[in-house]
Amino acid sequence: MLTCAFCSSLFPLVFCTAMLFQQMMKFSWDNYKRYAWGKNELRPLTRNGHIGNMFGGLRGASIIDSLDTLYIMGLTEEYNDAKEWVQTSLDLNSNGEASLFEVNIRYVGGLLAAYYLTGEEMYKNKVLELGEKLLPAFNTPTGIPRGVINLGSGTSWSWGWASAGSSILAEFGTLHLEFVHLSELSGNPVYTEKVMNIRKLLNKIEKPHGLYPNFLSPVSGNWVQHHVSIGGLGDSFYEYLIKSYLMSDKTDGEAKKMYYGAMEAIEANLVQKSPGGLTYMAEWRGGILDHKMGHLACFSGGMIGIGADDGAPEKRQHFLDLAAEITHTCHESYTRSATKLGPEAFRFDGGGEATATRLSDRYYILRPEVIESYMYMWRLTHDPKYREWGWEAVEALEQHCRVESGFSGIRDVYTMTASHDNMQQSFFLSETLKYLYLLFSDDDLLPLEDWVFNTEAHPLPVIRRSCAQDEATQDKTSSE
Ligand code: DMJ
Repeated sequence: MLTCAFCSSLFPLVFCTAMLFQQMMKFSWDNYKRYAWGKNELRPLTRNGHIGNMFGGLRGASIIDSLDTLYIMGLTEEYNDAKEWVQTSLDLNSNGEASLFEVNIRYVGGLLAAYYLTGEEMYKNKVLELGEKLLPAFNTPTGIPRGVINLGSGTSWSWGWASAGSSILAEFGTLHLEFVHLSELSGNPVYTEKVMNIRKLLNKIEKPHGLYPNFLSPVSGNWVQHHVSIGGLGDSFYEYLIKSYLMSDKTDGEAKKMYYGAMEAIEANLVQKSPGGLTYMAEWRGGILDHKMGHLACFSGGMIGIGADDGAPEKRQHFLDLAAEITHTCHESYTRSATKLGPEAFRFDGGGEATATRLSDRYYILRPEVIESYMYMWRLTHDPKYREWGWEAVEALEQHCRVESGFSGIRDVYTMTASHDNMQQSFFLSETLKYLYLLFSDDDLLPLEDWVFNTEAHPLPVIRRSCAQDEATQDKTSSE
């Protein structure tokens, strides 16, 4: 029997780890509650709250992102405090400039998951109220939303840093799961129509080598420049293709086709093997490869894993192997650092492999992607190495990121003298700790056949149509 390295108890490892992750969650939550209640994130060194400008005046991002994690971990008192705050203090009448993407994945995703897990109508009412406020972002000549929206006036515009007023693939391509559920819950097809329109445009448009570049004009519907990445700016678009298919109970054939088509292009153009034998995803700039992989791109091990089973029969094992190889490379990016945490980006040129060569890439901000892939790969293979790797990450988080009043990111994973960034990101509560908990739980906790996780790790149920509903839809379609 494996025993817990932390408490040296004789409990089987799963019980011990469950308690440990509850304790980590409770510690993060209690400090947030004590020093930053109602703000978006906790600043654990200065012991105050951070609001930032991503959520357009919405508050409590850490509360919304924590609801489902607290609930599934059985932290009842803490969950009830979170629920009460949503009920009494979540004010959706804000008038600020919000990232459509961030509000969708954290607030819409968090409230939807809370509703589906608990059945509390209050979450449903809140999320439908919020969903309506996001609709004006789609009022563009193509229906491709812009990145920023004023939640009060509905005015929207593109990020100043995005070239030529373009919209970002990973932003407008990461709405599908939540918007389909908004239509399910409201009975209003408008949400599904908006995201299906994005899908149609992307399906139709000419793609360089079959690849999807990161920037698209919401006015002309053309690509703005040819930078392709499975990491930042592109990542969750690919994730939402396969998850849309899985969430539709495997009926969304268009999503399936687009996902496997994208995978083929990615394999042909981006997947590389280093001289040392590590498989990685390079970035593509108009045909020139940049041999760099971001921490964000490490989600792709899990994504390729969950997509393996529905690939062409002769490719299934290949996809599973590829998923394992990518996850192995991401683990290497952790083991090759002094802290055993991975850098924001690592490279495969300039002599090194799976290490950051630039000072500016050495930080770790409590991101989940590597642990996320461990969780999926564990569920798919039950190879114990994924739990061992998860455990290494826990020890590193405890040693380098735990501070007196919460968890903090660090500025340099290659030095043992920690310099903390003073930020407990809300995705640490929604993703990193939840994926760790699931990695050590039984497979019947949120089984992958019944739930898909949005890109912020909020679980959404697979939508199963009853035969009666199917017949009704068919009758309707044939009479049109
Ligand atoms: C999260 O908000 C989501 O996982 C998003 O898809 C990417 N960035 C962070 C975590 O790193």
